[in-house]
Amino acid sequence: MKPFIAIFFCVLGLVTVSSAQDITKLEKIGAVDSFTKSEKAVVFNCQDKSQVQVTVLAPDLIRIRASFAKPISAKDHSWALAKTDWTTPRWSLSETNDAVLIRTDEIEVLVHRSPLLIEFRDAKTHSLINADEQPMAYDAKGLLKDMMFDPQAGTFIAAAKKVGFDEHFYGLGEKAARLDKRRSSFVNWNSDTPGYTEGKDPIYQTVPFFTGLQNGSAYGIFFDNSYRSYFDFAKSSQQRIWFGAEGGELNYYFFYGPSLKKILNRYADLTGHMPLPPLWALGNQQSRWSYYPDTMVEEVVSEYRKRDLPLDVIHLDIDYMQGYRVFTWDRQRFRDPKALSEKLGRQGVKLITIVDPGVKYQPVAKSAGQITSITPELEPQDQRYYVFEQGVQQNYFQRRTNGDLFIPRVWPGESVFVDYTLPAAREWWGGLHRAYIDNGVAGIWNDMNEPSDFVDQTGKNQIDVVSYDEGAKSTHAKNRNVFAFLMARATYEGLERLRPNQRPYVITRAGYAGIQRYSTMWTGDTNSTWEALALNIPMFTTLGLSGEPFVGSDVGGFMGRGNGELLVRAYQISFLAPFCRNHKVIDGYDQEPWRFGKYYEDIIRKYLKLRYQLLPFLYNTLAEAHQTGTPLFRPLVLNYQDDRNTYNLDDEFMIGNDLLVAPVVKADVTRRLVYLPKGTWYDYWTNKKYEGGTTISADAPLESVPMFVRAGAIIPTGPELNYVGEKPVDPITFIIYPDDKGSASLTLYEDDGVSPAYKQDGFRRTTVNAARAAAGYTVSVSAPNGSYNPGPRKFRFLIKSAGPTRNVITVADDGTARSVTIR
Ligand code: MIG
Repeated sequence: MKPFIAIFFCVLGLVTVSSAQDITKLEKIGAVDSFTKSEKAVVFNCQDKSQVQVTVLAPDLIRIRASFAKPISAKDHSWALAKTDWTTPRWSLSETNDAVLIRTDEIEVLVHRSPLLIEFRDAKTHSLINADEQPMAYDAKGLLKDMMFDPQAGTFIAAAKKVGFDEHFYGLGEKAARLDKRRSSFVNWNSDTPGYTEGKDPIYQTVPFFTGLQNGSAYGIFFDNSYRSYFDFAKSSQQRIWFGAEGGELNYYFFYGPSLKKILNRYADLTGHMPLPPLWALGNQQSRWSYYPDTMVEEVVSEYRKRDLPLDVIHLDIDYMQGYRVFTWDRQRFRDPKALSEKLGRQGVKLITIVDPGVKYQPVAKSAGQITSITPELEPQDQRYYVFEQGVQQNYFQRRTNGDLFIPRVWPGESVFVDYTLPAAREWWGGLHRAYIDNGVAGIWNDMNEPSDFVDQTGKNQIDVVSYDEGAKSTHAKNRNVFAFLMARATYEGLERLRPNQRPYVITRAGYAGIQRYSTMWTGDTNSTWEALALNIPMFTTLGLSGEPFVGSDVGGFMGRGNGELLVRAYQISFLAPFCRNHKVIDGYDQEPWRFGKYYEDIIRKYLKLRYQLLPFLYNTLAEAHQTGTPLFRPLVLNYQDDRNTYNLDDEFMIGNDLLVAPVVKADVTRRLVYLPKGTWYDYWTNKKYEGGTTISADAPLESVPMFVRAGAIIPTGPELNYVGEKPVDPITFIIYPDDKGSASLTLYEDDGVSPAYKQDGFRRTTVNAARAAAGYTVSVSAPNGSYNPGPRKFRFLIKSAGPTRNVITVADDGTARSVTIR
């Protein structure tokens, strides 16, 4: 082999960990011997004493659970699940000589007896959706022990599926990869990976859920297993996809669409619908490692105001604490945190503080006096640190198998981690947030929660750390991937208790499936490079396809030195991402919107202002994500899954159903190709109409990112704002983009934006329909439903057509159904 090729394959070998496992060599589950049927499930008893349980949860949701050479355990627990009490739908069972057929109104599950192969079919057409390529398998002989994180903790298990000739794969949460996962393989093992680039795997999060799409028809598989897991989408062999894990159960949920949106809705039912964050979380955010002292924070905020740049949130990174002690304030740097938050609050800006899992290891000094303060977070902690002390007293910190405290090294130096699997420890941790809430902090940012350990980032230093785990007392191999999830849960529930009338707002770096119930996320330590910027689009859309709708990335990139052009192009993506926060590493070149001169700042201002005007539209789409599981930030395939041209399209995205954006992610480019799906599209900037189903060449000067609105849409917009709540959203302007028949429609969702009242009926839904009439257009507004009352305000209706906008009318919104004619 020529040396350069040898080097190439050597590098390839390093990144493709999973190609090491040959799952065809594993022991296959035995043939079916007998089966028993209960009200919800069928249990198959195999010749090798294995069992397979097929449970009917919903007409489009089936659970498969297998045990190898032993009965299925009576214990059945998962952190990820939000719903376990499914009402069993109608289903039936029938038998043939070689198979057992379980049938709901939507899916047929065919369990072939020998060999035991499971097949899913469409109940109406009987066409194949997905089929086992080999029987479920386990590593009976220990062939794969060498590559396992902890061979003591479990046995490798795997399932293999046939792969379609033109099948495409989406999901797996946070991956530094392109949208379509076909011909790629991945590992899930939450890892602190600063400066990651495309192909780096694993990174921070684990979401073992994917969808397969072929010929417009989709299914989903959620492999609910927190051990280090593997997904191979026809990479090591073109014959199969497979997934497996280094322990735990072969336990997966099978979803049938055929629509992706339907699968995402079911996945949200199963693992949790994202609750609505406060509306201000959609505001612009600014961060830096780290802004201190307090006067520096004030300076940044006043710079924002002076420069007429909107801002809702400023973040305090790790230097606000006393020697990185969580739940404390450095009083030299932040003399009076409450006064600071109040002062910022008067300018419409909220504070978010970072909270890491590492609690400084600090036994009480001999000379220490008693703690008497009821606000210990403001007192010096050098003699005794209240958080460490309380945690030790109550035995909430993780220990090794031998009983020693586990002492990793993180920012405070020697530290300890909480065992968040303990309900009491979670409650304690949640309550500690009083140290922030009482000082006016509005949201919490969880970092380093993979959990990162400077001693070793592979987890080896933590291998024998025991977690309570519902009495199972399991070790790191099982618990690493759910650590951040449980920390976020503790945080979210703590905030709920501390401020019951306000929606919690938590941001996390790591997570596990279901994390959307407790936290929003950002994509960690990216680079300030064009390559990293290009990854924003497939990463945001992939997270959306994995049940995590509230996503974003450090705008401008975290590591390294950016420039004005890169920063502008970054804002042209993130001004529509749910989480829009500029953030920079400690030694990085400054990156606030004004740092590269007026030319760039002016363009950034334009997009930030546009974001605030679009808030009614963004919030509407976010509410849809909460209700239906369909994310705000979408790949085109989610809206056009019958269109093969969208299957691997990941340099464009859509916000909701109506806005298509084709950003520029390369230097010095002012024109690009844009694929427009079938239908009519309006250029957002010029109103020029395009017939879709084709690729166009669009003008993309630095000032304007190509954006297109779907004909038939109505985009609700509000006034320009410096921050959310600065003034009433009045008037609401409905920008109407008639389709070829002259119609357009929208249902607008609104609520108070802060309280949990929306979970009852504290919302308002108003439907607006526009239709071409003899002279002009008729716009009808429904009587709203829901009990939220936004107060008096005006509606403006504005009809877009090619050329300049004419046809505007303003009416008072009096909460009744009405119809107006626009000439
Ligand atoms: O070891 O808190 O991803 O956003 O600024 C680095 C300091 C720790 C990593 C986070 C980054 C944050 C930084 N943190």
